[in-house]
This record gives sequence, C-alpha cells and structure tokens, in this order.
Amino acid sequence: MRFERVSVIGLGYIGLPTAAVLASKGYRVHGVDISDSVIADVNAGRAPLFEPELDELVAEASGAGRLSASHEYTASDVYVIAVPTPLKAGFAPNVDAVLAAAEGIAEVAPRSALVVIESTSPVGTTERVRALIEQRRPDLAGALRLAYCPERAIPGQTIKELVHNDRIICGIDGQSVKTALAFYGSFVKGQLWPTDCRIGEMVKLVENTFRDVAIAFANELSIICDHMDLDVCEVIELANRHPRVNILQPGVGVGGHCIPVDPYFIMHSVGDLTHLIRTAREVNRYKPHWVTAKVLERVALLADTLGRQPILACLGAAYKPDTGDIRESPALEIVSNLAERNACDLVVVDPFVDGVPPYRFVDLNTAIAEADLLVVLVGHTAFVELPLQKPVMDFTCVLDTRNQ
Ligand code: SAJ
Repeated sequence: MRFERVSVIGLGYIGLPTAAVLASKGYRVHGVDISDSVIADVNAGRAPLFEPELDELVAEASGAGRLSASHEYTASDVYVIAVPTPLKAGFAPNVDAVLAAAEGIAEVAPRSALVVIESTSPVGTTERVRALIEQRRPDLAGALRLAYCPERAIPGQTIKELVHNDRIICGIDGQSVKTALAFYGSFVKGQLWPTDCRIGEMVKLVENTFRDVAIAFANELSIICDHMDLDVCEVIELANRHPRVNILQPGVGVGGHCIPVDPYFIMHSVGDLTHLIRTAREVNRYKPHWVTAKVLERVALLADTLGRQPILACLGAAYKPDTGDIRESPALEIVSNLAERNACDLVVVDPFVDGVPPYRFVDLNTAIAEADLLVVLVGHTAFVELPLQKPVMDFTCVLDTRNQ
C-alpha cells in the first residue's frame, strides 16, 4: 500500500494540524475548505488559528510545496474528513458537512482510495457515508475502503497528541481496517486499536460524555460546598489523596466545541434511556447561571458599602485555561449575563484573547488597580499569582485562597 497524495477536507482545529503533520512526514497534502480566507492563509504559509507549533509546520510545509489548499476536490490516495458536526435545532446532530464532503470525494476518488472520517459522528454515520458514496459511484461498491478514525487531540496540545495518542481504527470491512492501519501507522506513534465503525463511533462519544459527567460531579460538588460554607478545592484535593478517587476541577461551566456537544449525540439516539448523561448536561449548563447569581449577590453588597456601582473585573474569557479559544465559552456567557444586568461597571482580562466586542478588555494590572471586585472565571496560569488585597471570587481553584 503506497500513499503519496492526501486530501484533508476541512482545515479547522483538527484538519489543519493533521494536514501539516502529514506534510511534515513527506505526504503531498491538499486541503479543501469552504472559507476563502482559510485557503488564502494556508497557501501563504500561515495558520489561520492559534495552536502551538502549527504556524511553523504550516509555513514549512507550504514553503516546501507539500501543502496547498483550495475549494476543489482532487484525486488522492487518501481522503481525511475533518469537518464540523455541530448541533442543530432540538440538539440533533448535524452531519451535513460530512455528507457534503463524501459527495465531493465521490466525484473524484480513484477506485483504490481510502476515505477516513475523523469528525465526531453519531453511530451509523459511516454506514450512511458508504451508502451515499456507493450510490454516486456504483463502480466503488465492494471496492470502497472506508474507515472511521476519530480524532482525540486536545486543543493546546493538538500537534503532540495527533502523533502520540492511541487511536481507534474502525473500518467498514477487513480490507478497510487493514488499509487505514497502514495509513495511520505511517505517522502515529501511539498504539492503533482496530474495531468496527459502530463501536468506534460510540467510543468517541463515550470519551467526551464521560468527561462531561465527571466535570458535572465536580461542578455540583462546588455548589453543594458553597451552600455548606466549605472550600470545595480543599475537599477535592484531599479526597483525591485516596488511591481510587480522582475528582476533576470545578469551573464556571463546560465549553469548547466537543464536550458540551457530544453527549447530545448519544441522547438523540436513545431518548429516554439517558438519565445520568442528561442530568450532567443540565448541571454543566446551569453552572454559568449559578456563577452569575453568586457574583450579582456580591456586587449588590459591595454597591451598598461603596454607595455606587462597583467596578468588576472578570478574569478570563476563553473556554478553558491557557488558551485563547472562545468557542462556547461559559466565561463569556457569564460576562454577557453580567453586562445585561447592568449592576456594575465591567472590565474583562484575558492574556490569550485580543478582545470581544462590546466588552472592555484591559490588562491584568489595570484590572487590579481599577476593580472593586475580581472574579476568576478561567484558571489561566497568569492568574495564579494574583495579589489578594482586593476582594476576589475564584470559581476555578486557581488561587490558594486558604492561605491569604
Ligand atoms: N473542564 C472543567 N474541569 C476539568 C476539566 C475541564 O471544568 O477538570 C472544562 C474546561 O474548562 C472546558 C471544558 O471542560 O470548558 C472542556 O475542556 P477539556 O479540556 O476537558 O476538553 P476539550 O473540549 O478541550 O477537548 C476534548 C478532549 N476530550 C477528552 O478529554 C475526553 C479531547 O481529547 C478531544 O479530542 C476533544 O474534546 C474533541 O475534539 O472531541
């Protein structure tokens, strides 16, 4: 099996790093995207999104003529589909972009091509894609090599995890598994685990749903401890000294494009059978509202003491620590809720985010100087050493408030 040309459909948070890594391994990579600006950036050797090491890899690959991008599908040995699968109305999975990619591939794919879906997909999607491609290309029936190999890389460490994480390799038949194992074996250093597509589709959903449920436990614990006037950070830290307990960190909610989305793919498939998964989603979606209410309580007290509207600094806008990614950010949801209530003057600090209109972004020192109350919404490392002379509400366990 020889693979030389690889097409990556979707040059986003996973597709572009994958394309760049493949190009660095010597493949000739063609990226297909619907965005003019993404195509222009990649062809100019620039990464349109921030991810450590990505800029350098894209510049190098494009400079060496191994990475190009356009709107058009071209003949390739391998097609990697890495397009978004968001939610549509009623929290139903939207796989339109995967199906559109499959149609585009069917137009041009050579008979020997391997097609891989990396996008998180509801159970049954790979079979749907097989039916669609074979309907468009009856000559591929029986010959099509089609696999589901979901990405597992965490934003912030995508390049490293793309190469080093174990992967599941799920084919529609034995030949597809074998071909996909050969392809992923050429650039992945983690172990490859072959299985069938329906199992693989469920495994990916289960991974992110597990994390959502685990975070919901930590978030609920923080609400309970607050009610009981206990420091949840200390409770978790000490409970985790037990060899079989590993509680995650509470935060202000669950953001990003994966964990708050994927549980709905399972819920949508089985409806009333989900109780724990559904409740975990409710807990995590409720958390930003709970935080907003806690902050507003404190703001009202401060307003009474000061005899004016307090100045409030929200520390953090990103969806998680030490990234500038604001997709589905619960911190921003809280900023927006607070701004709507108009009970305080708001400033926002985030060393990773340039700004989000209409909010007033300032640097950390200005915020510390100006604000009457500091509220930590994201556990960025930059906030760890915060001077605690001003009143602080920390929802992230980033500050050691016990030793102040
Ligand atoms: N969070 C907490 N407490 C924690 C851990 C996370 O509140 O202890 C919050 C974060 O602040 C953030 C959200 O959860 O708002 C999600 O962050 P994350 O770091 O847990 O995960 P993502 O969304 O950045 O990436 C996840 C990863 N999945 C798992 O860890 C099972 C990644 O490996 C997947 O590849 C990615 O989803 C994806 O694309 O599916």
